[in-house]
Amino acid sequence: MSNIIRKLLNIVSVTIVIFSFFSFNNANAEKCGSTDPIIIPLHNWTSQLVMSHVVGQLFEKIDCRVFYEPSDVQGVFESIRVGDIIITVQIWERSFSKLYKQALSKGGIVDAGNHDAITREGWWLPDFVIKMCPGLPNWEFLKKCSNMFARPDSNGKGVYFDGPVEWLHDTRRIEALGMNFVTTNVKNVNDLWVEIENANKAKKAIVLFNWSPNFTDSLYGGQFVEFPEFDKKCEIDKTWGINPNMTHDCGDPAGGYLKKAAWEGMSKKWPRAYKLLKNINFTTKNIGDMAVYVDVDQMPYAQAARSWIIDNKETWKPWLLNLE
Ligand code: TMO
Repeated sequence: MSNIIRKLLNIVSVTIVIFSFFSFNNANAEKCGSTDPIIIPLHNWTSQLVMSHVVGQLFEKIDCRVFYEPSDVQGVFESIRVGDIIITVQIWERSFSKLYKQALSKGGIVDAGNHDAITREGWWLPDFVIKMCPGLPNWEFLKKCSNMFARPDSNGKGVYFDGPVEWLHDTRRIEALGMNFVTTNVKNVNDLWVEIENANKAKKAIVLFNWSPNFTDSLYGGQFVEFPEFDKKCEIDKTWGINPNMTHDCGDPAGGYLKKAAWEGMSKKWPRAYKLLKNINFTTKNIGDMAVYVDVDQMPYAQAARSWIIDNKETWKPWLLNLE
């Protein structure tokens, strides 16, 4: 073959590739409703990151484009309301319902339904710690055994490892229940898992903020600390509960919802993706598994999502039916 013919052939094949790429994209756009990407927020805990990629990859299966945007979890509902971000797939009742309700009342954001998974968040003990102090996970025994939870820099007080400060957790409970504990906020969420692993290796007691579903469910067993049962009055009425002078003398609610929501304009702009979002419904096991791919198997988030999709076809295939 002469050089000129080879060059011509190259140009032709490159042109075909470019042409088919664009026409392919146009066909896709028609099916999806818009060529604009559906913007999906990324927060800082594993199951949210993997689930967001799973949902994004399912959107791509129905010919929509997606864009992942790192996002501050406190500001995400406001961004959705104004259409800067299009969906969110993990609204945890305990952490985010206040902000979510405020956004709903202002308008621009719509509820896209609940997952089957029931959520819980709060003070948590792995099984190996529960065995160290008989009576755990009852809080009165945690209080009694506080010295087991001390660290070199805590002046003999027990240490409660809490999430990053930007999660805005209330720490009044320690004082309200007269517990000899101090709070240490981790910098990165992953530090929580490093602390459990270190404690497990050293057979040292640890109590930390955790949630379920999470990868720890299958790796460490574990239970949430049983504080006096949550009551709405506990957070606003000082006289309620065992401490007559302080609010927050109770635990976190035992079960909460996990919701999805979307920008109000989504159903018009990307109608099939909106229906798919409404169909999407993860169980506790689905969500724990998503975190295991990353926090145990060390996969990157997008790859973890691909693995989850390959391993769980029977779960998501029905969600893609009847999108018209
Ligand atoms: C909302 N979170 C799972 C981090 O507690």
